[in-house]
Amino acid sequence: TRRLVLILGDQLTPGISSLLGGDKSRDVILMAEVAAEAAYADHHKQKLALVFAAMRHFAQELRQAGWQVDYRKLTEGLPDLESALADAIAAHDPETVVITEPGEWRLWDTMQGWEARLHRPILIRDDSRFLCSRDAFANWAADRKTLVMEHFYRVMRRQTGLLMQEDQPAGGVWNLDAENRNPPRDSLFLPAPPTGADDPVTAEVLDMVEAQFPDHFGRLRPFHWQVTRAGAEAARDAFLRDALPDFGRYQDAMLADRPFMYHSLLSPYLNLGLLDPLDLCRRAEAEWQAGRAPLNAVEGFIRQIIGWREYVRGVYWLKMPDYAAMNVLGAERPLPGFYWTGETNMRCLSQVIGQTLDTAYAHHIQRLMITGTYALLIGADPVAVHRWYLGVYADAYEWVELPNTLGMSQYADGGLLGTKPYAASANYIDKMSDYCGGCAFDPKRRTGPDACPWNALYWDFIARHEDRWAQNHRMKVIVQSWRRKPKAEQKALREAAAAHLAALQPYGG
Ligand code: FAD
Ligand code: DLZ
Repeated sequence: TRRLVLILGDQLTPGISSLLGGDKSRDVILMAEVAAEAAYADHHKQKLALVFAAMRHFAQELRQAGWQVDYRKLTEGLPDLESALADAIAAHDPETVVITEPGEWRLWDTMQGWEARLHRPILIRDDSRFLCSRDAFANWAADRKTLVMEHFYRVMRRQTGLLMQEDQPAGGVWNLDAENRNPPRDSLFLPAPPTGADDPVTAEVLDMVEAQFPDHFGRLRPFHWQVTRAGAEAARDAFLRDALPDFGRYQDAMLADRPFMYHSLLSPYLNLGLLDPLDLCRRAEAEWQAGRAPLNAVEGFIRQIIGWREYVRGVYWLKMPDYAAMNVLGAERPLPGFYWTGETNMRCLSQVIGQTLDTAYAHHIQRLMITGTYALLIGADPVAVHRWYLGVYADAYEWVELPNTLGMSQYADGGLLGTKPYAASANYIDKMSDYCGGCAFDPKRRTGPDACPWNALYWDFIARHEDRWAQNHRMKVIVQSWRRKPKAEQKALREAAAAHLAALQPYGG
């Protein structure tokens, strides 16, 4: 029987489950660049270029391996994946269609109607690139009152054997995060920034993106990303050699004009399928075993991948589709226009948004504690925040972005992912970055013309939801210190916040 195998743009893995048991002499692989996938978010231009260039290179890789690939370019004008499939069914007359489950609920939901509409049996297989299947996560979650990441992570450590000595964690503790919160120093010697792919396929894609998506978010050039498996592997090896040893202690640190610090920048490649998560973790573990990287760095790195990455995917599939509509804080404000331009005199935000426009990248603490916390404090609509994050980062897919944004960062799920909101005043930013030096505002002042707006916004956020935080054992103390403030100070803080909020302009406003 002839099969048609649909491979999606983020399924660029030779061992993808949809290809298993396939017959190269008979089966046809369909890959399609389609308008709907390019348009469902305001994808950063570099993200579009990365996905299309990586898809085209992967099609070449498959052809070299002997597969017959029907590749549809965007310029053919196919509106969506369903019409691409209908076209390919007409062209190849397969008896069945095989697909690996998509990462996003949106597509999975659409696919449920394909069998009836396309008149072919559609076989949807599990995505074996994850360590924890959707069913396995649901089983883990089934009899628990709370879904604590740390508990899930230990199950994954035991399952993979990573950093395990017999039944015990290497070094005697599971989590070395306490060693991973060093503030930065200006004198840090940072690894060289990454270089982007430069080959004829990528050049053609960059021109196409420039021509077709001029109004999408971000700057296309210089292009920062690798688009082949070999390129991603070279980026991986450079990270393991140059950055991993310092990854841990400076994981939360931020420096102006140093967008990458000691982070790996490997999430786009993991999410596209160019790198395998378990293989990457084993290589990181080997660096520790060889004495080239300390345990706190390697444990921290592995935890992000086998812990957080798998955990947020599990939560996403467990809770969708209702999860996307959660908004327990009733936040409704539009996101300010400077999220699209970087033009604000708050230096932390202009730095992080500016590098996002330039590179389609920001590291975790920048996403969580700068753009994320500010949106939380001003009471931005979580759907607007989610749509922004889904577009602007090269690694953004809803299965990983939504729980991080709506849950971890915006607390819109009421604390399912994190027990307390990631709210912070200017003090945190001043401690963990050098952004406040050279900023128009003073992080130490709470009110007055040169006071950093984060301080009044922080207290206003606490006050707006005072009753809720008073019930939260990790927030109680903060509510008490708000309540102890003299009435005049409370009033001044709330007025300063109100003035700041009133001056915010939405995009295009
Ligand atoms: P490193 O710091 O080098 O970490 C190593 C790897 O760990 C990453 O490549 C990533 O695969 C994984 N990882 C780390 N933290 C997380 C996390 N919280 N959740 C899942 N995986 C994690 N990550 C995405 O891949 N796509 C997204 O769309 C995305 N959106 C986010 C939105 C918000 C508001 C926040 C707070 C975080 C988001 N993250 C997202 C998680 C994290 O910020 C990125 O994975 C990380 O910054 C990617 O850069 P890196 O590869 O240099 O990571
Ligand atoms: C992100 C993306 C983009 C921009 N374009 C395409 C495309 O044209 N064709 C395709 O198959 N996949 C694309 N993707 C990736 C999909 O959006 C991704 O597979 C789903 O969001 C599921 O994770």
